[in-house]
Amino acid sequence: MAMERTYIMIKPDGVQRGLVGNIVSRFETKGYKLSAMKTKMASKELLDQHYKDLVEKPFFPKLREYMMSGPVVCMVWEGKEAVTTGRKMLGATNPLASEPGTIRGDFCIEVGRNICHGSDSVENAEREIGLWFEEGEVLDWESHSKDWIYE
Ligand code: YYY
Ligand code: MG
Repeated sequence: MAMERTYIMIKPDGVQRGLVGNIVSRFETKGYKLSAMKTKMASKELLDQHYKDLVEKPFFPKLREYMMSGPVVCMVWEGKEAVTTGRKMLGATNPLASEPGTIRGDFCIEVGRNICHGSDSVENAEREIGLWFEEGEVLDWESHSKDWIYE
């Protein structure tokens, strides 16, 4: 079975609004395995790398300012199809287009305050994990629930 890792980040609005526990709980109760988690103040340089494909966009200066406005929660979740399923759990980029039941669909309204990030491909997930986490911070451990989650 192909296990994937995805980089999920709760943005400063999600932290300020007290949504960390709810978001963590959704990934945990889904059955994904928490491989790493920490709070962090994002730097300009880190955000330029993280959003390297967006730095020329007109909205980027505001996005970067928002992402530096308070702590973020950085996480690595692991499991079967964690990248695509993680994106589905987040909902559409524009929260007004996100289905109810998704994180963005349930908790936010504007694209510039969409409370969470999720990697969009396995390749980008590995790149983002390498950017946000140091060597040794991402753990490889065996969940005692694994045989109850996977056939
Ligand atoms: O991957 P995802 O976060 O769903 O969207 P991206 O297209 O990668 O954009 C990253 C981030 O940029 C988005 O979550 C909000 C912000 N953004 C914005 O503020 N205004 C836009 N028109 C598009 C994106
Ligand atoms: Mg993206």
